[in-house]
Amino acid sequence: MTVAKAQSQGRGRIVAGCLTPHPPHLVYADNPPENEARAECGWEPVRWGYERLRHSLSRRDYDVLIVHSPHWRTQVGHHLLGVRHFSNLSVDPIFPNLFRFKCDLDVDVELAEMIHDEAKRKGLVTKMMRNPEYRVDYGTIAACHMVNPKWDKPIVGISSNGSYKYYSNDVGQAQQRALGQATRAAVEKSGRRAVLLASNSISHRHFTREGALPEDMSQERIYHHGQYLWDMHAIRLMREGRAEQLFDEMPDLIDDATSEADAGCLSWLLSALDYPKYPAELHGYGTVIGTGNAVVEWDPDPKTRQVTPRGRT
Ligand code: 2X7
Ligand code: FE2
Repeated sequence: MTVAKAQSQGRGRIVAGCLTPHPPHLVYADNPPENEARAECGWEPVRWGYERLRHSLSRRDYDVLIVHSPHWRTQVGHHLLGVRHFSNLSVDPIFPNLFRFKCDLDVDVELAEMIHDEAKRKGLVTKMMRNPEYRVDYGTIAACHMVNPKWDKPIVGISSNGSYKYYSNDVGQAQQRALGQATRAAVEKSGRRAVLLASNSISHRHFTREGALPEDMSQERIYHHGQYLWDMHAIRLMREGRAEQLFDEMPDLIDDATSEADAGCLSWLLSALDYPKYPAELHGYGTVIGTGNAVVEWDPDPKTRQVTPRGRT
């Protein structure tokens, strides 16, 4: 649908915002035809979480996935995919044995340009990425694949600006706050029904040696108790509708749990959702090579929101 037609229907909104971690192991263990490597099993608690998320999203219609990925790192500015179609092989540079994925994806360039323009208006440095030979990173592909393995929706890809590391956590947070606001404004103006994906793990201290069989789950566990405590704390804040507190504590989470949230994805998502005071649904949690990975969904619409009541966890 064109922007003009969708705008005329005045329906632009965020249908759901999701935390969708991207370890390539999840795609490997799922054995989709697009991936070369084959697995016996593995990381089911997280993959079951993705099944639940897909089922939940299937209750609502949406036009586009907007994904913010740590593994498209840009040091100068926030970049957006600006090419209509990519068809190539995406290989994980760290785990080429697990992830060699034939990628064939459509990009909603119109919406990407609208986010670009809104972000620029807010004073952020932005750039449309127009290189047709570009290999889309595995953080983008794995998150999108686990959410929509049919690949029947276009995506918008947003890079991870390196400001948390290059300047400071506070600079990173300020930038992602502005980028989230810009994303929300652009979605509303565009008329698109968008699902937002923050493609990062929570705690991120990982193993440094791979076992002989990557999917040998007898080797899979959290690395450090402090990391686990941070994962549980972050999940609790999400489930209790305390997104603003989570945003404010992000610098501590990043420093104490070596968190991949230093890519800004989760902060961008919380800002775009306007810091939900309503509870998120936790679809699944598990470790992948020791990192903490939660699949979480916020549904802004109380009419469709389904949240499992919390017990004592
Ligand atoms: O990129 C990743 C990650 N974030 C977590 C775990 C394993 C591999 O790759
Ligand atoms: Fe990662």
